[in-house]
Amino acid sequence: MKHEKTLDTQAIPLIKRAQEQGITTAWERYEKQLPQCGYGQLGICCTLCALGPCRIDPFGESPQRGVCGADRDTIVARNLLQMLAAGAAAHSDHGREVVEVAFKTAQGKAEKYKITDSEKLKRVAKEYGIKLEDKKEADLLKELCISMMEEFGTIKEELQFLKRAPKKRLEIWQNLDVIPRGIDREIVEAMHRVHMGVDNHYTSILLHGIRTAIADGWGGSMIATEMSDILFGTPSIKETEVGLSTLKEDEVNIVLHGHNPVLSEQIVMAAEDKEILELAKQKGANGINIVGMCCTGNEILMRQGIPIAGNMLNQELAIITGAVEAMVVDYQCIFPSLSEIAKCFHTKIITTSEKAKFNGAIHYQFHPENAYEVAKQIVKVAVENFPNRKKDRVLIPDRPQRLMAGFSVETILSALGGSVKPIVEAITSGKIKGAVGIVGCNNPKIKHDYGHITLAKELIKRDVLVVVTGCSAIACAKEGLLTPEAASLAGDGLRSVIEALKIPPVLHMGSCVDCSRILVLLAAIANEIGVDISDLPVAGAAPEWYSQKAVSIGSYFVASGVFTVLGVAPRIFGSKKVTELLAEKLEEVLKAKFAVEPDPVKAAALIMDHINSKRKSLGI
Ligand code: BF8
Repeated sequence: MKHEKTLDTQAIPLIKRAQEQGITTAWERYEKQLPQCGYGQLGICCTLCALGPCRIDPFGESPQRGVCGADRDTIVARNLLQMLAAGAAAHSDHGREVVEVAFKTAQGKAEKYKITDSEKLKRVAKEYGIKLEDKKEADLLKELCISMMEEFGTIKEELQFLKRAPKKRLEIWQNLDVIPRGIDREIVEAMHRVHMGVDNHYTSILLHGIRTAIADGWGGSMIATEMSDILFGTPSIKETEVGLSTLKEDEVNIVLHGHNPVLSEQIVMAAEDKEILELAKQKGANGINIVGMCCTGNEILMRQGIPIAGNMLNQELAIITGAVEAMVVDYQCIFPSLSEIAKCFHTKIITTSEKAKFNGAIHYQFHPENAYEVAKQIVKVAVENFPNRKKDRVLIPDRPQRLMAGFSVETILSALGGSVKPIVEAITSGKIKGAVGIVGCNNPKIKHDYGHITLAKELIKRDVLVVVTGCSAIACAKEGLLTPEAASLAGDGLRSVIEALKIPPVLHMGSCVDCSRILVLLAAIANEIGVDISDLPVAGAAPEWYSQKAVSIGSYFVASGVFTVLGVAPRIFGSKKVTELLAEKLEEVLKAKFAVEPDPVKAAALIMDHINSKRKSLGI
């Protein structure tokens, strides 16, 4: 079954249903925006202050400056920095919330939370220079939380996890003066710099973007990942199912959507509450089916093996199945359209974060202290909504796809016998040519999932190991690439390695904040060989990116020495100088740069050239 908008066969009947019933989805809204504003696409429209909106003539005619006098280079760079800062803020604020929950847990104020990975707690506390002695775990956690909270501010002026980076990388950052001094500080400074009349030099603006992105990848995101592991467990291999068909005809369906695992973990527990299960029975349901969506989905998939219904462009379609009693959201990547679409069905949209409220949704305010109570109330609302489901309007696609996930760095290392040496040997011998992280979103500008799946397939067949996070991981999962059987699509060398380990050729490393796991793995490999990350035959790609967070991720990949290919053009082409800086000159200082290639087959070729040249330089 083929479709022009998506590669996801389970999405097709629902897109058709939406069209037949006059329900507007992201694809139609995108079409209604066409042609999108040319000035905006080039990044030369400035709406930052009330002197404007100003725009620069792309063909060199008048006007060439905004009312304040800013030229195209300043405008493009400022717009990009503002976008990046929003992304870094989103990841890092998420990280802070996990630390806050951990802090309350340590203080005994959040009784339904506990320390799940004590080993990791000790390891990370030690990294932070906290003396273990014979301290109680709760005290250790408290000290660690305080140390991490200090990294958001300005007192400490350094981020501990930067020390995980190879020495050569740290030196590059020091020489370039882009070492972050505090996570919030860099984000606030980014917003300061984009104010009218502050930073007007494009290089200076973009270098601060690099600093802010490092504060995200090696700071806020890494804190989110590590503290989530301590609280909820470090992921280990899990097998489950993916796709809209994970929704069940005879059960109460609850979709958990967004990014932060702090409430969703409690909902997973609440759905096992006997009293609520009894209520579900009374309402005529055979059980309660929890499924994930987007990165909240990835979090509970990686740790609990909860099935995942889909990625970013699947969210509206899940409601259109007519089988969802409640879609519970926290924040980020949640379409404001959901409550409108939900009006056509019985689905309740439930918001839970004070900072992410939606028109037409019911709000249940989550606090760490009352998390389980709120979780129970939410599950109850969903159960009570079950009798409102109209059976004749239910359309659940068939055949969910199996998948294997849970590849944290710890899991990968233990599969390899405790060290990265076997990966290094496989790369050196040429069985594995290199490794590529495919990350990021969906975007209706690219056929849904096509960019991710095509690029992953092109790479594995050329003996490149692929790691995935975020919506990319979900796309590859739907295609069956996260199963050991997908080894048949890999080249002979890669196949021999993964078959021996009984793992898929595409490894799911988690949510988008878990791109920090990719950094940790790369650093471990580079340190093992005694080189910088930029010397490794590795690359990054975001074939269908849309979000501000993806701008930050791409930037910290490049800042960390990873050549990164974008499938959707960033809004920079209005400035030749900014474009040249990002696509060429960055290489001189960071030993890595960006490329833009919408065609994933051509992107794979670009990546292979890069991998082969790195192999040559390493003499392998
Ligand atoms: O943080 S990949 S669409 S869901 S931004 Fe959003 Fe993009 Fe999906 Fe996860 Ni990441």
